[in-house]
Amino acid sequence: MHGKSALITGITGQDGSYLAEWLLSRGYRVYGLVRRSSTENLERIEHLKEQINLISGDLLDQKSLIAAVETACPDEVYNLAAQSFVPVSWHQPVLTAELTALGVTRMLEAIRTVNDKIRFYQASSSEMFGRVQEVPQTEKTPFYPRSPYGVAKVYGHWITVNYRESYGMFACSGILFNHESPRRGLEFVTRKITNAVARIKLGLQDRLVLGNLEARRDWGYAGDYVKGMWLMLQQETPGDYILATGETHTVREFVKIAFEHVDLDYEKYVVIDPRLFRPAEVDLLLGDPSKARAGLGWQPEVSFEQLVKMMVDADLARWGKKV
Ligand code: NAP
Ligand code: G4F
Repeated sequence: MHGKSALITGITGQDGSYLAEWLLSRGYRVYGLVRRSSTENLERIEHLKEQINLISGDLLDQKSLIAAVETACPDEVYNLAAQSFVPVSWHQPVLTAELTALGVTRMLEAIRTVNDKIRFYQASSSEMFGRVQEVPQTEKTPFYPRSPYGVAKVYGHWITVNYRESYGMFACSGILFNHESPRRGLEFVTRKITNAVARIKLGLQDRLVLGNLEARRDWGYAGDYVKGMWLMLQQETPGDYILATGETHTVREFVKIAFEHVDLDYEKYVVIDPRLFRPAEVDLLLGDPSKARAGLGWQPEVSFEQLVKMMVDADLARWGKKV
């Protein structure tokens, strides 16, 4: 009896790297889809290179997805690949839709073509709630996306639900609220802050330019969230679940804690640039993770403060080694 195998799209991203670690620890054979690049982009999975199998492919290319599923013969597919940075979605709305929306259909079609018994996880997002219709947000809260990215994710969510209902596929949509880590991309606000705090503390930078400090997010730790993704695919029946902490904080609170952690006063270093405000903002996100807690036995383990400090410490260590 061999162990299970899984195919992860987006394995080079933040979540992909944590999910690969988690699945390897459960005895899975792990395959990852990587798109061609002129320079190697495997930093987050460098430490796993000997244990995982990388397959060349692209969410824009149907044939490559079918070939990837044929090669991996997975029991489970985790579709994490996307154009995931919200501001870029206003500059590249068509590419965002091709990847973040239609890419989901291409992956579902690849599964249906090769073996429709493969279980499927779709990385949906709290961005779908946008201008929130109720607080806190549950699996039943209507969507009101506020960015081309959010609109694309709504499509990805519903096509996943539709393939489950149309073809009886085991397809789940995980509606994940913001989750961060030392592996978060540097353009996202949390990592932008912790990276700058470390550099300011070490005398490498003297200010941090930010946009809207009053936006609220429900921030958790990515390492906790990938376990929830896996749990969704281990159930008897497929379904959609919110993963969130049930706490909301402003960007300003994140900034304050990050600077205080290195004994600095943020007000001396933070500069507001109106150009970083978004054409339409998601002002408040607060998720209700009750369904995941009751149905999956999932709950986050890292608190907001622990998360901020973990990220600052990791950036301090990284820059400390360089100076
Ligand atoms: P991320 O770090 O930005 O990773 C995105 C991944 O998608 C990367 O591996 C990237 O590959 C890959 N990708 C992009 N375009 C591709 C293409 N054309 N073909 C194949 N792969 C492609 O994102 P993340 O934070 O790990 O998030 C994972 C997923 O969860 C995304 O779908 C995101 O939208 C969603 N999500 C994230 C959060 C969050 O707070 N992190 C919350 C809700 C939902 P390269 O390395 O080659 O660029
Ligand atoms: O860190 P952010 O860019 O994340 P955002 O837009 O919430 O999106 C992330 O979470 C989603 C889940 O809700 C994912 F689906 C998505 O893929 C991504 O992972 O921005 C957070 C908040 C925003 O309100 C933004 O206006 O921070 C505010 N902000 C203020 N100054 C800034 C900045 N955001 C960025 N990126 N850079 C700034 O300088």
